[in-house]
Amino acid sequence: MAISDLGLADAIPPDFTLGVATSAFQIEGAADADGRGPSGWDVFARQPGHIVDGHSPMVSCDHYHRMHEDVALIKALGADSYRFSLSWPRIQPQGSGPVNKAGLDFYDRLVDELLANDISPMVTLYHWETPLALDEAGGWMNRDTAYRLGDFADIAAQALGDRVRRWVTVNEPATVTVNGYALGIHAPGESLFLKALPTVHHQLLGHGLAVQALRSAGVPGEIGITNVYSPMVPASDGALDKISAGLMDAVQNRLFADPVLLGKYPALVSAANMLTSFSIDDDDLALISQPLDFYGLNYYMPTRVAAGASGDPVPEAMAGALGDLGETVPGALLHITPWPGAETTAYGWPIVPEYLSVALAELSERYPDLPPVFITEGGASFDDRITRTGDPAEGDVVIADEARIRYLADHIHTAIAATSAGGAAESIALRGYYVWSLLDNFEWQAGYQQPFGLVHVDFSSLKRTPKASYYWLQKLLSARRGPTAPDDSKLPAPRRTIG
Ligand code: IFM
Repeated sequence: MAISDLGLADAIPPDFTLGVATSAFQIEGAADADGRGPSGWDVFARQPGHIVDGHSPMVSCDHYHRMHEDVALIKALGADSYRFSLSWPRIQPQGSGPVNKAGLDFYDRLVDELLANDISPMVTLYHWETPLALDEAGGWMNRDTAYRLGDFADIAAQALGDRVRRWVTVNEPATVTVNGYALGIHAPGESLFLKALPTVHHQLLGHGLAVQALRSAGVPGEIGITNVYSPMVPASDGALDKISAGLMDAVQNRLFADPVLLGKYPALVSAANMLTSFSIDDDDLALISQPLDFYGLNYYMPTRVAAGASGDPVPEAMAGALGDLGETVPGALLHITPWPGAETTAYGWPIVPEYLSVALAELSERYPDLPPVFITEGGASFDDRITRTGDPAEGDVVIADEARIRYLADHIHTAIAATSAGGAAESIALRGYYVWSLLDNFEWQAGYQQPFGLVHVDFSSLKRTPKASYYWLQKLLSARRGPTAPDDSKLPAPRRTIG
């Protein structure tokens, strides 16, 4: 597909950041290297039945030992920015107390290497890799974990704050709560269902404390949080389906965005008296809703919601967690249902790019004081086919991932159109889009079965092979008008001490 087919290169505004994203646990491997401590995910992934085909994250892409090669790939791509996360147990093995200098040095070198290649670093402090010691003390059910994240933010600020262009405090707290604590399909594997609600507040408090720590350290970079957002669409005009979609919207979207952007929890949640099982101190919401420099949005798909059970049995763990409620509610309250006529990714996620416009429009309506927005993740897993040409001139291996190119082109185009004059979300200052992901990687409970990368990774040899989508993005990046200035040009000259 030629870029000009979509006029996409011309549509990209100058100074719009196009980047690529990863997270530490999904790519680094080197689980025992240089004093890294264990994480809750290390333990969860080892337990039989948790990860598809028993795949292990312990080596993954081995990015820890191949960082130069991976930065070279980003450089050759021409991306403006690289979003990556810090491995908390690599830097602070126990989640509190002493810092592991060797672990911290890795990120010091990575940031320097990026800047030397004119790639601006966006650093996520917490992308789900909780040190095991903290998980053993209750993880995000324990309010103390929020304070530990605040301390960790200060460690990161002191070490890297002079050079990091943008900070994301927490990535997708909704996924941690739902998958990790309500349903038990992510670490730490708790199936608490509604009783997982304290993890919402504690993660958001951790975000607030991290913002406070970064600001007190005087970092010059911009600070934000990343929430995943999926428009919730009722499966029919029926009242029950509408109520179900509203409930999902409150629980998956508003529960995590309202406290940050409005300083309060959604009325539906408070009215249901769901938040009484833990304390919300008077100052918490003020901390959580501190002004941000940007808001991070991860967008993958809309969700179609119907009332009642899907016909599948309620998982035993969830039924148990429902407790008394389980006896009065026969089966599930609601379920997610396929999107009629939509193509799907390998994960079965519906591909409906126009709903990115809906997501942005909903955000602009709900949050009048929304700061500038970055789409901090967008992308798709496909069952990529590898073809061997036998012709080294063509590149011996060809991965023609046309579906990924279409997904990215349609979504980037939709986001820019929606936030341009006359668009459905024209009041939003959209500042960039990060493709998930640079590399095929460890996709949590799906192991290596869901490749999202622009670059294929052979997990036996660890050889990297750029896919057609990588070359497509490379052409797009060189054909666009911007950027008029390097993405990190607003950073003051590096200074090694922050105070
Ligand atoms: O791989 C994840 C990432 O860690 C968080 N956002 C969604 C991606 C795809 O599932």
